[in-house]
Amino acid sequence: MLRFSLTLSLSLSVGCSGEAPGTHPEPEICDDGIDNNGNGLIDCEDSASCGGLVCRDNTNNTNDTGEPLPELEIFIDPDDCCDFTFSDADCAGKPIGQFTILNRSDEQGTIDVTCDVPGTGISVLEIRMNDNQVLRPFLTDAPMEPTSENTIYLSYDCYALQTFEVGCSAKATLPNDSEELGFSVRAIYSP
Ligand SMILES: [Ca+2]
Repeated sequence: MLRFSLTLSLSLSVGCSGEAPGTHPEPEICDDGIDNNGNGLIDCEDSASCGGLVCRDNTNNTNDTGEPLPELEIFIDPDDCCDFTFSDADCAGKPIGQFTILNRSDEQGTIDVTCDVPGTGISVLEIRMNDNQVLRPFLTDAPMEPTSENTIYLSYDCYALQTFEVGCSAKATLPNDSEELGFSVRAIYSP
């Protein structure tokens, strides 16, 4: 009985992969602000262990606080969206920009995008998401996959042959979190 106990404890202490006795490397968790595996690199600094969306900062935030990136992020590059000039000839389906919604969580969510004329409910845009070619006046409860990068494409639908500005809203929703961003579309009519 004594011999059996000694043999068992010896085999346990040697462990599994030839690591020195007493060390048990933890896998790096990429969003907890802790150096889990003890290699001196925290979260996304440890590029051998962490990458992908959880480490991708689309805000171009130069203020490195070490805080985990948010679960949800709506990123509109002003160079990509949403001011445009149009004429009679090109207003139908004219591409006017795009933006990105990141879901870094492992949960399914939804996306809503509206761009309607205040007080009317009339959409001024046509919207499509990712590879879906169907144009819609609104996105309502569009599925947002876990750990996904979603591109929202906007085009103009000839709502009016005049210069105008309209406020839009993009919202991403998870079971326990949401992020909403307002943005403006400025259309300049140039016949
Ligand atoms: Ca960590």
